[in-house]
Amino acid sequence: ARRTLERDAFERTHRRLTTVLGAPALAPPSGAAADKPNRTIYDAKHKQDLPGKKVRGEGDKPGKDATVNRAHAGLGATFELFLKAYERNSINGEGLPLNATVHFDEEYNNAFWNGEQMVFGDGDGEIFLDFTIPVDVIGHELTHGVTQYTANLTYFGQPGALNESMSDVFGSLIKQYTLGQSAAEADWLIGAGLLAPRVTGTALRSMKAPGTAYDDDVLGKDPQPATMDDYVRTGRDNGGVHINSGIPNHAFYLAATALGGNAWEKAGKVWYGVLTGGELDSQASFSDFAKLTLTQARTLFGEGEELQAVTKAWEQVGVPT
Ligand code: ASN
Ligand code: ZN
Repeated sequence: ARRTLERDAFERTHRRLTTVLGAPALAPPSGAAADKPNRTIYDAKHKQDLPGKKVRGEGDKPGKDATVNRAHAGLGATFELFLKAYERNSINGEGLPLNATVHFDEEYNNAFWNGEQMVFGDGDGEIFLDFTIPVDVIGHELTHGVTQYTANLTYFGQPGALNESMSDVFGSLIKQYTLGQSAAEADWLIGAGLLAPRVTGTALRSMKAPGTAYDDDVLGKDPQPATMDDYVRTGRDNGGVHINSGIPNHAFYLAATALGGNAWEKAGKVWYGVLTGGELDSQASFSDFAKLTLTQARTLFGEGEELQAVTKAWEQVGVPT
């Protein structure tokens, strides 16, 4: 509450001085620093009302609930990658406070970004475990926020699958950055550790080998294609947004592993530049996106191995550039 009062006072003063002097006059009070996240975790206590009861603020020490602590850490890991690798200050680039609700509903088998905050279910323990377990899933959901504030890719068909793919790409990069893994060391899985023991599978999706993440009677077989030859035409899942995302996911994997080193430094910079650069249309097709990655690779790195790796990756998955 003290921070809110301080902030309000700061903003009033700042506005006044800005009006008078025509320029920013003061730095924000401590706690509102541009290089630190401002996280709040809420507990829905198995109900559906959002945000629920506040259980951890930014400066608070870890409590007893491991789910709360994982959500706090995952929000921090996401903030860290976007700041350190891409100089982005939070989801909106302007220090947006990061709010998350855990223990949403009963046996809730999903996690989502609702346009304003993160929401995590505990899973039913039969198919899925707690959705705060994989840091890449936390990163995936928050990246939906980044996409919302930037290219705002329409959540249907190819732009929808690109929207999903952006979340998988940066979700995976958040995990790789957090663990200090190179492209060669990474597992390129999304949601490892999330499947309940009775499900036969490793994760929700594989960027390295789309279509191989699981195969069993509970979940069926992972439906993701790796190339345009296997593109799925369907009306379900918003036109297959979680299905055909396998194709741009695999292209990123191919480009990043061909380049070696840390995936967030080269391939990640190219993809981030396209997502946030202002040229990507909200209705973009895979091919529109792919062409922009070539332009971006050239702009960032010139006519070298980066451009070559990105070009070859799209060729391998059958997306025209
Ligand atoms: N976990 C899902 C996702 O982020 C929920 C959704 O928004 N469809 O894609
Ligand atoms: Zn998603």
